[in-house]
Amino acid sequence: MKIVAADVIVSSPDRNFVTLKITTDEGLTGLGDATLNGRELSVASYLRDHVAPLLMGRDAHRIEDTWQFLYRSAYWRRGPVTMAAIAAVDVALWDILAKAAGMPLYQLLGGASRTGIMAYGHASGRDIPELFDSIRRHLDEGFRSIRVQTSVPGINAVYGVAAQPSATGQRYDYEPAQRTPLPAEEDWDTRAYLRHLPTVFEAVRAEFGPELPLLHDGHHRMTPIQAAKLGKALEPYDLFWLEDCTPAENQEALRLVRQHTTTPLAIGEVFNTVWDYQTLIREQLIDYVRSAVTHTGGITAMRKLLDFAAQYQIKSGIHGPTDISPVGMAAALHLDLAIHNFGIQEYMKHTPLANEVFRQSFTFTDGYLHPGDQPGLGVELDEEAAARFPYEPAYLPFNRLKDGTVHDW
Ligand code: EZ4
Ligand code: CO
Repeated sequence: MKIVAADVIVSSPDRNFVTLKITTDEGLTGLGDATLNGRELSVASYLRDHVAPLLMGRDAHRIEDTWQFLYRSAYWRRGPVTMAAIAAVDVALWDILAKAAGMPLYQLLGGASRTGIMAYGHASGRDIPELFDSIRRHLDEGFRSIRVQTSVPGINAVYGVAAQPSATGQRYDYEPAQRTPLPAEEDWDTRAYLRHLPTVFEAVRAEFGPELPLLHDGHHRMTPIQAAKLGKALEPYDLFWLEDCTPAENQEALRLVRQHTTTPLAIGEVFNTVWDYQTLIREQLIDYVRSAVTHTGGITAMRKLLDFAAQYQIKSGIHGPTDISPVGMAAALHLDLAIHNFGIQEYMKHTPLANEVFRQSFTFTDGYLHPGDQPGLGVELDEEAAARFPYEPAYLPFNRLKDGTVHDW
């Protein structure tokens, strides 16, 4: 079965998505998600200009060989653009292989290791009453695990707070990339955040009781000692995880955090290879791997990364915000269902417009996701609908401290 076409579809139904469609001489097609939030066109070009011509005539069955060929023949290794492009090819080939076999992809990955995939939703509020309403809404929707993000007194705009007005004046609504010609500027004050956040978790625990799994995302904004202090302060509230507490390009920083706190740590949504985790996993400095299937070389590479993590009782927490398209989400769900060391899956619902472009068959019932039993990934792309929503420039915001210094966002 030979590859005869590889088309890149850029579409913006409420937000930008880059999708790769591979077609074989037997008429089978497979989809891969190549979306890199705020840098979409670079991956589209990498695929269109440098990868698609190399795929013509290749045997669609040879997924591992194609992965190694794209990784090693590029010579320049790793990086978000390269690894997102390789991921898109990898996932599209798995989609084709599973369709050829007439099976849902998870069956080819070893079959289901569980009946459903525990998902967490994103609750947020500018103050405690708004946060409580948001948590209740998520519980009503079926979520059984909740990420908690709030505004901080003295800071104008904080990552992850849906109701705060965005740079374009609309609600932020869980989509931090904004359709502005320049990245929006937000502000940050770590000391104010460290003072405020434990009071929020104290209130949430008092209201919702001890059982509900609660998560929080620090979004790379702390130094190691600040992260250690926060982890320690949050221990009484029994978090499921504290995510991205430091910018973990410096893996050794996590040693310091780990020495001071038993709050479980999750890291890695901005990483793209197993090499970014070597120290973190081998020294057991984290508890959950946050990579996206779509940014980390696809199913093939994520499987190897998670198998490595499994030797150290480290579990998956696959990235699943709205900038992962329904194609990328489906890839995550098939892997989640098959692996043994599944932890939790992030899940943010896509907008109705995005669901018009991507027809999905995965389900969400009583807090659990399931990829469904369609052959392949179970997602179809409506190309006519996609063509109605051309690319629109959109950027993630960035932070400045009170004195004007650029800070991690
Ligand atoms: O900010 O995917 O845990 N989830 C996150 C996300 C990221 C976005 C960036 O594109 O941190 O909301
Ligand atoms: Co995150």
